[in-house]
Amino acid sequence: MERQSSFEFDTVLRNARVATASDVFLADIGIRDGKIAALGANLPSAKHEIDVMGRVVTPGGVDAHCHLDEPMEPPLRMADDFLTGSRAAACGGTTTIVPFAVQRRGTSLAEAVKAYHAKSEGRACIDYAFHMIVTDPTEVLLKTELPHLIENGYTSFKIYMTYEDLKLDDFQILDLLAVARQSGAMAMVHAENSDCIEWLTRKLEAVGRTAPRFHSHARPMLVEREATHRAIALAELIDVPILIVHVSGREAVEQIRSARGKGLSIYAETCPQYLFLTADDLGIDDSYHGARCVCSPPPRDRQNQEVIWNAINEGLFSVFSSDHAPFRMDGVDGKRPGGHEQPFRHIPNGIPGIETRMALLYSEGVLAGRITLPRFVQLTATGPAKAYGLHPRKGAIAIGSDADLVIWDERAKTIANADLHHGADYTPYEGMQLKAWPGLTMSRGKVVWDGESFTGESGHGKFLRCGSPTLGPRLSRGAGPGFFDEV
Ligand code: DUC
Ligand code: ZN
Ligand code: ZN
Repeated sequence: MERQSSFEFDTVLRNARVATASDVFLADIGIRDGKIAALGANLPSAKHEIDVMGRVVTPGGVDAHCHLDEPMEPPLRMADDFLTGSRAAACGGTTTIVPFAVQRRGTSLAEAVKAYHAKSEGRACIDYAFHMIVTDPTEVLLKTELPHLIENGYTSFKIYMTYEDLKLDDFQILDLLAVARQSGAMAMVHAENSDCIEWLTRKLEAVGRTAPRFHSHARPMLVEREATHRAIALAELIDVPILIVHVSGREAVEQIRSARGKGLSIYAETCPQYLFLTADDLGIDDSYHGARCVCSPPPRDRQNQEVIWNAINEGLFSVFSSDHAPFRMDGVDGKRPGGHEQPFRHIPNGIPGIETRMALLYSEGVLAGRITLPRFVQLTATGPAKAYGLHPRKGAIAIGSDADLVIWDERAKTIANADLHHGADYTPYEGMQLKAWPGLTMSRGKVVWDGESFTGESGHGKFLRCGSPTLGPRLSRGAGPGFFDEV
């Protein structure tokens, strides 16, 4: 197509301190038609010039684990749909989101995907892809439906080992992992032992221990450790990589580290709640205030936060996601279902975090000297883009990549829910003092956050078909034969 403009670029960011997952270097970034067209010194002038004067520029964030507008049993309702969720993401420096199309038992997965398209079409402010959640792996789903969806750009699905309406047994998980192996998809695993949780919950209920804080007593690290170990064993049996999501502390970390030590391709994700919250945030007494931090797995303690920081530094994690699952504290549709305080069993699980994810890690990770800038980029953008087949279009500052960028403002910022753009009525991080916040977010060359206001629009976001994961080898061991080949 012939260009009308006499300028070579639509926008040039001058004098950027460009951070990628491997390097930090000074360059101008030339943007044309929504893509990065040049990186270099003294690029020719553009229609729009932004002198960033040595400020850090990173790839826009890829939040590869967030829940938006999922079907809920009334009166429950998630506080964010595609518009409010993606708007909040953009204002927090995220330019790609990957939420979940959830299969309801007794219905097809393709129907779930179609329904989710209807919810997102024309509403998202930034680009988005879908993971799927498989809850009913019938013969038809395994043989036809799932492979067909994977071929068509839905290349990842989540497997739950807990939650009554979502969980799968080991036989079903093996079936799904075999499909993942055959079609090169990425299976994400929510690893908690369901029966242990149910048993502990009943014991706690029997003695009246139903306040929010007992949620964490019903889900100790042991239940996560056991399920993580089992998920790894199932993946080893099939010889397929898996990604363990929302790893919360030492016991799961040890399982993953040991599996990787054996050469298995076990990937892992962690989330801000395991670095910045503890079980005390669910309450130190029986007050209902702690309901705001009820999520699963629950946050642990300070020692386990350190374990997660160390595991981040050792490269154990490929992905840092928000696991944004927003519910309101007030009203009838959120953390007080029906308008009443509930025993912890009935408190909807999840916390809002789509807008705070990037700044929390930049401030408390990079600027506090705990992690390097390339590690930050790897965790928040490049790793997730590779894990779910979106790289190098997303998660990279490279020629030909989408011009999804964040210019960082290194200045004091106190987190206040009043300043956030999500639909929830609280943030678990209220009052936390940060040292940075995104000063500008660009999605395909368009400014969607200018440091003060949301400047994007609903409908700008495009659906992305995912390719195969490119984090590592397609087989877990890399060299066969595994058990799978012997049967
Ligand atoms: N845990 C999940 O597994 N999903 C959503 C929210 C949560 O807390
Ligand atoms: Zn989960
Ligand atoms: Zn989740």
